[in-house]
Amino acid sequence: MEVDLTKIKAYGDTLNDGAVQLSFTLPVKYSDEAREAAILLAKQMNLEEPSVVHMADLGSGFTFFVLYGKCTKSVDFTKIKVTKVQDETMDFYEINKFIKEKIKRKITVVAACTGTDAHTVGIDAIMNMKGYAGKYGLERYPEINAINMGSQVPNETLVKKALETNADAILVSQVVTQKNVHIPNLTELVEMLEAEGIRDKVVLIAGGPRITHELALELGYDAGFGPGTTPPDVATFIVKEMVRRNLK
Ligand code: B12
Repeated sequence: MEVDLTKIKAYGDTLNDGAVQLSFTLPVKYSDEAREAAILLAKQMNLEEPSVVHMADLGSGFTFFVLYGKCTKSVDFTKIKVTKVQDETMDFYEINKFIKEKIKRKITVVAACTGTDAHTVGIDAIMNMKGYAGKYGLERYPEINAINMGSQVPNETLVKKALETNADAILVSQVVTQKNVHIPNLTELVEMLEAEGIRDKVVLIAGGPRITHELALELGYDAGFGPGTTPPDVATFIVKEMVRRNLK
């Protein structure tokens, strides 16, 4: 069956049926009236034929719903442009070889989850020796001196460590984005690096589940990495960027 890429629609049972699934919670007691309220809400979202396929009593007067419905809207896939890192990811061996041949010394990478953010799993996935998704983390790379400072690291402490170790790259993880708390935190780090006169001398990377390359660039970072990132994606960008900017 031919797909018209200028008008793609959600797919459920048959092409272009527009079928979508959504879930939400309403602050009302589990009841028939609650189910009706969920359906009315879905209709106001312009979903056709909404039906509740699951509802659960969350206690204390809250009910959780899973609904199916049909979304009539479509998207022109041919017009979509996403700002993303362009480097083709090298593997562990290629990256170490690249460092040896093109940079000709070990490089230092300092990483932290900053501010009040206590989520370590994301930055550990990139840094820890055992790695993530079957790919070694940066600590395993013989040509990388990888320093993982953990979580809740103040920007000031991270900058101090970068200065002390003469870091080539700084990796910042931000997982909590409630009330956009990550924006001032990420911005403050750039300002501190500029004040110390080292912003241009390091590869500065932000990452987290709600970080995009586009947002990172806007905030003055060299790259941003989101969900599904693996350690070699990050290592490739660091070493290629160092060569592009002649940070050898
Ligand atoms: C585990 C977890 C916790 C654990 C963290 C334990 C730990 N040591 O990390 C604990 C229980 C402590 C916790 C606490 C809280 N959590 Co929490 N937590 C989660 C949870 C379930 C999983 C996160 C995770 O580990 N993901 C797995 C990793 C591998 O994925 P990742 O972080 O996206 O990382 C990948 C990429 O994003 C990227 N990446 C990440 N960082 C970086 C950095 C760089 C430089 C690069 C290149 C790439 C990169 O690479 C990684 C690998 O691909 C999520 C929900 C979810 N399912 O995502 C909520 C979640 C993140 N938590 C949330 C919240 C709200 C909190 C609390 C505020 C709850 C509370 N009210 O107390 C506290 C905050 C504590 C604090 N001060 O930060 C919210 C955040 C909402 C938001 N938009 O901000 C989430 C989304 C849950 C939710 N749906 O509400 N949490």
